[in-house]
Formats: sequence, C-alpha cells, structure tokens
Amino acid sequence: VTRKPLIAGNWKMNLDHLQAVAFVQKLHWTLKDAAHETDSVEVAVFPPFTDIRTVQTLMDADKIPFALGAQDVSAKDSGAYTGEVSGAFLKKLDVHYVIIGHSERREYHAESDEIVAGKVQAALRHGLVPVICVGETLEQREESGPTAVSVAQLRAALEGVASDADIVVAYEPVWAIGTGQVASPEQAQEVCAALRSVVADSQGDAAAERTRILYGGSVKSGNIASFMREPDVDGALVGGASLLADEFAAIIRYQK
Ligand code: G2H
Repeated sequence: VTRKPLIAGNWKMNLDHLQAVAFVQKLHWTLKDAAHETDSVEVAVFPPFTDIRTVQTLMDADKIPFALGAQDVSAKDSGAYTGEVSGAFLKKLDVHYVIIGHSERREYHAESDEIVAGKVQAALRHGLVPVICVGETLEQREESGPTAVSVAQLRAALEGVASDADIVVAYEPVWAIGTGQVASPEQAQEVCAALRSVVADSQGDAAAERTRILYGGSVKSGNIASFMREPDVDGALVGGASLLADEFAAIIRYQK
C-alpha cells in the first residue's frame, strides 16, 4: 500500500486573515527554497472560517499547492441555524478537508458521538473529506485501556458511511494535546492499528488499506519522524507547531 502522508496544520483560533496571508506565503517560500518535493507529502492548512476566502484566493493566485481545510462544519445544509457554516459553502471555496469531532469541540461545545456522526454525513454529502478526530482522556485510558474510547468513537462516526467514502482519521489522545506530553510512537501505533481495524470492519479491507490515519498531540519537528516510522501512522494533525512557518516546514520535511 502507498498511502500518501498527510501533514495537516490545525490553526485553531489563531491568525486572522491578514496574518494568514503572511503565514501561508512564508510557509510556501520556506518549502520552495528547500526544493521540497511536495509530491511526496500532502500539506493541508486549516484556518479559521474568516480566513478561508482569503487563503483560497492567495493559494489560487500564487499556485500554492496546499490543500485547504476547515475546522468544523454544520450537520445541516442550510436554513435557520444561526452561526452555523454549511458544507456547501465550504465546498464552493475549494475546501477539501474538514476536521470533525476535535476533542476541543467535544469538550467545550458538548459534541456527542451523534453530533459528530451527523457532521460526518454532512461533509460527505457536500463532497468534503472529513478528518474524524478521536481520542481518550488520561482517566479513560486508565479505566478502559488505550484503544476502547477511540474505537467506540470511530465506530459511531462511521455508522452508515459508504465503503467508498473518502475519510481521514486522526488519533489525538486528549492528554497529549497542547500539553507537551507527547504519546510515544508505540502508543500511537497501537491505537492507530486498532482504528484501521474499525475502518476495515465498517467499510471493508480496501478502505482500511487506503485510509490515512494521523497522529495528533504535541507533534513537533523533533518527534515527527518517530511517528512516521510506525506502519499505521500516515501523517500528523499539528496544532501549536503549525503556527510557526519554519517549524511546520521542518515537520513537512521529516525524514523517515
Ligand atoms: C491536537 C493538536 C492539533 P497540538 O489538538 O489538532 O494540537 O499539536 O497543539 O497538541
């Protein structure tokens, strides 16, 4: 199997649309100067909604080969849902990926497995690729082991998803997010392998073989290679370190 690695930068609520322009240009030139072969790794950026139009215009004009992602999507298509953003609108802005079920949304916005599943369906309806986030708290890991919570979350999210649907999964242990307390490559591999089995169960072996499973949680240029060496880790969802152009470029240029 050749799964193209995906390095995804989740900006969270950082960088306004003016800062986004400067950042994307700097990242592009940093990678270009080093003659990086963008063919070997897919790079995606996930700016706040207010930046997306600007970033799309810039990447289009300057032929910047990053994929564009959003950090959330409504489960609804249109209508009286104040503050929500439709997948249809995102698709029109050339958005390719959408993060769904990030632990910060599960925690601060009470997103249940049912809400996450509804958003996955909405993303797929509009031709977006959902980046489905799962992961356990430290308490849950101690109580039910390393894989149970993530496996249950992914099963719920994939309910009713067609076997040919294009999805990405991100394993983000809550205890490793923004804490500097990174999971070991072995811990990441163990859960990512279990998640690949969930995809196989719900969508079949071919889907499991082609689906990219990312690790997320305090990924940096100094630890990315150790994760990428694991057979079931196909990339990274990077938060804090994706906001520094030099550091994010170094992550993208990881060597196995
Ligand atoms: C996990 C990750 C990106 P960070 O949330 O989604 O953030 O790299 O800052 O731990």
